[in-house]
Amino acid sequence: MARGANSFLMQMTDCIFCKIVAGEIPATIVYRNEHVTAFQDLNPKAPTHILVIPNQHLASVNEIVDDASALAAGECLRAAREIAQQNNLGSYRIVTNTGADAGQSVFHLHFHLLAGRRMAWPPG
Ligand code: DGP
Repeated sequence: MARGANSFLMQMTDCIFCKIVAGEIPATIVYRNEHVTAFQDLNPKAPTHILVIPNQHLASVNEIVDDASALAAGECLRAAREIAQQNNLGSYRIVTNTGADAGQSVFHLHFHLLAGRRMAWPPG
């Protein structure tokens, strides 16, 4: 099956973040435009923990393969920067886990925007 068709089917079925984009399950949405939705993480790992996701279903960074997906990913970073600015976040971290061994548990591309505490490096 072509990647696009697979992504479409996923969007239509069981992707929890697609359901948040569609308004089918609740989330505390903090930012939204035609490309991007951002909402509070359910299990925050920092005083500010916002997830920035493309409205288009992409499973992970591995699906940034063409102009449309690159635009969607870039718009997520632009939105993260705007959210950081609107919330006066001086320092912040943007993380995207790709694959289960890297810690990805939801297979809809998302960028964690974390701030409000001192961050350690390297991450665990
Ligand atoms: P990751 O492990 O990198 O795939 O991050 C997934 C994040 O998504 C994790 O921090 C928890 C969050 N999360 C999972 N399900 C929900 C949900 O239904 N609502 C919200 N707001 N966040 C969720």
